[in-house]
Amino acid sequence: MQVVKYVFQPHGDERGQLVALEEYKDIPFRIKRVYYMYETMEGFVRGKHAHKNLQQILVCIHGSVKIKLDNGKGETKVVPLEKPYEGLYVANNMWREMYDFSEGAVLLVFASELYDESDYIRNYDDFLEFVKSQDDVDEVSDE
Ligand code: T46
Repeated sequence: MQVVKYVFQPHGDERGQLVALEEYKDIPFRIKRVYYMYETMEGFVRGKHAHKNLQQILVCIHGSVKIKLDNGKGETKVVPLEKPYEGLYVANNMWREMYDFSEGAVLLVFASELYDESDYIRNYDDFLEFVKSQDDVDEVSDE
């Protein structure tokens, strides 16, 4: 299972650091939405869903967090995010969980689509079905 982590270019000088992100250049899609989460309470797990279409890049701009990705085919990966110049690509068809937020952690997300509740797959069995149906489509188009 491939995990794509971006290392962005910090523009540092004696004043400090600055990271600039542009769509199609640093972020591999058109950015239609940006959101962020902060003051996440200790012990809580966020996410626990996948998406039908949405692509995202997650950047922990302050503190640290762990992201667990599950491809629905028996493979999982835990990716720590702890640097403000690192971004994790999360494809639509990945079940994601965000946990172990450090105190003061801020998780910034660049999203390829506007918010749409009907794009969420919140039931794990439905997610496994979705992954399977995508594989079936791939097999048909390979023939
Ligand atoms: C994802 C992970 C990484 C909105 O109104 N607009 C928005 O753009 C978003 C993202 C959320 N909301 C509302 C919907 C809920 O009432 O904010 C509330 C919390 O959202 P949710 O429980 O979906 O948050 P997370 O942290 O579980 O998941 C979020 C994203 O929703 C999701 O797409 O991939 O972060």
